[in-house]
Amino acid sequence: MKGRLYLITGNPGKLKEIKNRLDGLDIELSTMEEDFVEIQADTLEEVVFFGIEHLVGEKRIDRPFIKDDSGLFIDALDGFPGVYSAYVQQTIGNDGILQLMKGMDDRTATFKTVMGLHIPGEGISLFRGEIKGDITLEKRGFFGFGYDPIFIPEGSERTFAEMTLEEKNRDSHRIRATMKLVDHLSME
Ligand code: ITT
Repeated sequence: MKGRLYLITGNPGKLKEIKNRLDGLDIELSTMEEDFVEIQADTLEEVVFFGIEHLVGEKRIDRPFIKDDSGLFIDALDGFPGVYSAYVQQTIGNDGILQLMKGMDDRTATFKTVMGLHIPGEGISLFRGEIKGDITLEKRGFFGFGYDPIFIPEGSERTFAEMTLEEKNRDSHRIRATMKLVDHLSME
């Protein structure tokens, strides 16, 4: 695929990461601010799929676009905050998560991204990216956004917030999903 692709988001951090990965390809990424209706569901896949269906069906969006829905799934909290990650970040935030996990030895967690692509006439495709890691004991670093200061991806000693954008983009949940999207688009 060549040309313009729209990312539906109000999160500038996501835009920067995805744009950086698409650099050098024939795809121009722009944001489109549309109200994305998020249904109450157990999985990111359902949230993305039904949100895209609503945009196409109700709002009649007829351009190629993507929607990235991500979440942090903490094993010792049975996957919380998971699909509620945006709400939890806005309410109790990283301090609240660290407080909830006080005294817990199992710090393992998975960051997940589901990226939905809609191309008019072709329907919806979903691309998944996941990365395992650990929740820190305290916040570390100032780069990035959201849960970055409390998540150390496996194989690293640093949190995502202690990495520059280029370093985080070498491997992350979002970049794994974006690479699958790029493969798919290059076969178009
Ligand atoms: P949209 O407008 O794109 O929906 P959002 O920030 O609400 O932006 P999500 O629902 O996908 O996005 O994200 C859920 C929460 O997880 C939210 O608080 C994000 O800041 C956070 N998050 C998503 N990706 C992240 C990443 O790569 N690193 C740290 N936090 C992340």
